[in-house]
Amino acid sequence: MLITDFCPMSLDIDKLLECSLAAARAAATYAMDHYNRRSEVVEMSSHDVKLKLDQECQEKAIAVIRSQFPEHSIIAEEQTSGIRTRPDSETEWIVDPIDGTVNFFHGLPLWCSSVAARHHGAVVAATVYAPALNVCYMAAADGQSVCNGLPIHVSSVASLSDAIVLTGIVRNVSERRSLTRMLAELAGKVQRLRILGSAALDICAVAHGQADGYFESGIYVWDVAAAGLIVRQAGGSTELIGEPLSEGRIQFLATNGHIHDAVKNVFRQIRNL
Ligand code: LIP
Repeated sequence: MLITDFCPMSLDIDKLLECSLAAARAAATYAMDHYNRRSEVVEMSSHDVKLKLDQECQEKAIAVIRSQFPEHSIIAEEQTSGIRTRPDSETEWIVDPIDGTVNFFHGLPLWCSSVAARHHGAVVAATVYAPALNVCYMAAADGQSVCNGLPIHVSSVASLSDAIVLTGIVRNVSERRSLTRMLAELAGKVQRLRILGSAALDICAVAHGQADGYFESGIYVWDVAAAGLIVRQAGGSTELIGEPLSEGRIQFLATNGHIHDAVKNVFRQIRNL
């Protein structure tokens, strides 16, 4: 599809989608091909690890994007504050070469490569590819989300007591106390709260109707950009909650839409206590 209404130059979303797939594939395939090197560590910190492969996979994804769209900007995870090139570009790519790094490091299959194209601030094409699970989620701003080429839709669960909500625990210890209260309250209201270790796959699980909501505080745009579009184009809702935290980190809620307000009400009650 060509979008012409909000930019002077026409935007070929299909081309962006193809490129997001090629870039995610390049990163994830490289990770799979070098799986036996997954414990090569660049930096080990409390609750996190930076891997040599993360950086190498990112280079693979970026090479694909650069070869097709040399003029576009790229934001990617593997540098402390992300890399942002060509700030004057209307289109920027958001790359997480390995989301679920700690899972990958330990040999758990719940990890993926996530690539999104954002135009004038709105994500328009996205791929989340998890080769160890053999799933590839894709979405364009003008169509239905797919998993391995088949259309997907969020669940119809409308009550918190029937819902699975996925989450993660913020690394920053000082932020953990208030978060723990929120999550404890939520855990008491939903059928189950789960921590699986990859934000992008968590959100895609909501898109696929396998989970009903996802909330995490302290994550980065590259964790949620691609999967956010995928859940929206599968009928779900996403929202930034509260103010951004330090270092550009955000609080992100994605749901099937039906339990969205109920989850927010739980957070509101805690803040007012
Ligand atoms: C990780 C997420 C995980 C979340 C961590 C981190 P990484 O991304 O996907 O679910 O809890 O805070 O953001 O570092 O593996 O790309």
